[in-house]
Amino acid sequence: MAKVKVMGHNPPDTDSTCSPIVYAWFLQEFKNIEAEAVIGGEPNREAKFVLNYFGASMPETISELTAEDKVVLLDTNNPEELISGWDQAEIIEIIDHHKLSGIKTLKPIEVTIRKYGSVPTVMWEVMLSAQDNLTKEMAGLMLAPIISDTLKFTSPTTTGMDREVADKLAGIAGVNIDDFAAEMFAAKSDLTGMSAREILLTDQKNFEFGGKKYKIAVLETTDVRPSLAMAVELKAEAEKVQQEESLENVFFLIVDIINSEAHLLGFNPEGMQIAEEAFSSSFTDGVMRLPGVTSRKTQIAPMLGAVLER
Ligand SMILES: [Mn+2]
Repeated sequence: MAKVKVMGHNPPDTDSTCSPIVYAWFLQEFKNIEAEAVIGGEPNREAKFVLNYFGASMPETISELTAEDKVVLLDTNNPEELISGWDQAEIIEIIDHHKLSGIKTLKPIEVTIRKYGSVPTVMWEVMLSAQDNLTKEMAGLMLAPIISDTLKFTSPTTTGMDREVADKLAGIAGVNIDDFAAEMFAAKSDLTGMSAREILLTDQKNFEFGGKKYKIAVLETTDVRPSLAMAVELKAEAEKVQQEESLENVFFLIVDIINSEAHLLGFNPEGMQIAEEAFSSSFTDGVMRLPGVTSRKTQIAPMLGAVLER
């Protein structure tokens, strides 16, 4: 029988790359279920750094799911973020920390969605029987997404449980959280050789507001200057992507991890007006500075959505 495929959202970030590896291991070792982690696209630089750091192999890339596939979804329950064929496959379980987004299934399935900062914090509670048996590698692959998603516990999405679980995992993995986080964020912030398009689409999600489709892309970085300097190229790429994907608009925010603030780039008058209303703020030289804003999930998408759903 084919192995159960464990996968996250596309494009894959650190959570959607690492958590499936751990959960596939858990299913094999503790549930006797043949499973493998897969990804639907190329992981970002931070995720690659983490795999390398813990000596984990890159999950196999697949471009399509079929009716033959049994799938565990991690870090998403949003059809917009899944590879094609997801609706043919049999989804058998979902573990997530995002809002409900409308997947329907034919049969009852296991669903564990908790309002934690990252999927491994949810998995920690699901994987009770494995807590005392985590290898260094698996603990590290669970720690990294918590650090990444919570921006080392500074994002408003962070919970006490994220900190508690991260501390335990760091102990097992033999990792100093501050040092490791600094290395992860440096890898994430390295834009060397990346085109404006790659920078724009590294971390992007589509949303439907008021019956229309919008893209909200973010770039998390320890140094906002190189990407801010590319505003003109980024705007040109955003216009192309808007056309290609028939989007109503594209929003792009450069998130400063160090100072916990976002810089929203103004690409067009419509988008800028929406942003001004959503955040009760204004643009200076084409950029809106949003102190304290780091989370697309809780601080950016809901604010834009509130204006666009009116
Ligand atoms: Mn996540």
